[in-house]
Amino acid sequence: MLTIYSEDHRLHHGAAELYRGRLVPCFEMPARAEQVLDRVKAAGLGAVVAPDPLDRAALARVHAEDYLAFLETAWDEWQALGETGDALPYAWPATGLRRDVPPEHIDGKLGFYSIDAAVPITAGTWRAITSSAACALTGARQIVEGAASAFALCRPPGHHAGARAMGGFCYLNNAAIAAQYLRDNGAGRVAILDVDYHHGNGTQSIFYDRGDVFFASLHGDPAVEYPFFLGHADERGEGDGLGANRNFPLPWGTSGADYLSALDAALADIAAFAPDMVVVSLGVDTFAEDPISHFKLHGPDFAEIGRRVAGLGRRTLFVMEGGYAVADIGANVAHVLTGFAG
Ligand code: SP5
Ligand code: ZN
Repeated sequence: MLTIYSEDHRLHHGAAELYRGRLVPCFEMPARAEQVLDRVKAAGLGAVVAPDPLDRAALARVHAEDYLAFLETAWDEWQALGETGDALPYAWPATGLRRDVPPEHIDGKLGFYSIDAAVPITAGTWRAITSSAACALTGARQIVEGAASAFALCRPPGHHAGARAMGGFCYLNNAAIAAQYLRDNGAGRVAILDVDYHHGNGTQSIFYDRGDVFFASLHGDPAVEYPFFLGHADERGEGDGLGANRNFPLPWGTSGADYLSALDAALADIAAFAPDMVVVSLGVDTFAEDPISHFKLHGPDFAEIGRRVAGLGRRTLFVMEGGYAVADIGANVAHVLTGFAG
């Protein structure tokens, strides 16, 4: 299995995120991707290649042009204020208190285009996020050209990013961009399986009214867990997408065995959808030792996830999402990928 990786992710290293009334050091850091790269190499999974040059039009198939322009220019606008630290939002347009009009001032734009303050924008953020998306697109190209599988070692992650919003360490929705690329290049039906600990609210929202892209997510129950506002079991899609969205909210403390039972149900739904190709949003923050999560998975559970996904018998693109137990995420990712490869 080919791994697609760019060192550009190092250009994005936020200092702090807002958590419970304090600015705390960012959990989402460059060492994460470096650990994953090391372990994927050590596992002998296959070659590691650089991404193709980015086709910006592929981003615009998922994200609004005004949002892309905001991401591209945010750092310059922030710096023009005389600020030297990371850009973070502080004011948000809640339901009933907004119009759909982006403000002129960067402080207003930061809130307008975000769902939280865990998305610092730094000097290198645009380069890093576009390279991350390029990794996903290059993996998708490999799949279209016939590869059985590929691993897009994306950083920053993407599944909390909506068509027009950043949040939860995510700016561009790499998995959604890849899924749309697959649709645009030969796949009639695509399924996205999101195994990150957190609900893939951005991905769900992007495809919620579409019947050609099935979305299934297993995650901490949003009643008590970030991202809080989407991810409930009764969210089944709307319009043409009715029935093409499936959520499996699971309680804090969920064991490997209970997780794998829910995974089987998600995989049965995906099999019934009969996708041509599959995208896996691969977060390993379900790990028992993850510092921000509350599931209890261990190494062998990750290998079993890979093995069961392979049971779908579909060409599969893995896209890196979360996982914050830095010393262990590489091994856990390698378990999934080697479990899949058999
Ligand atoms: C891609 C991804 O996994 N994003 C996750 C975003 C989670 N944001 C909320 C973080 C809450 C931090 N909790 C700290 C607990 C410290 N004990
Ligand atoms: Zn996560």
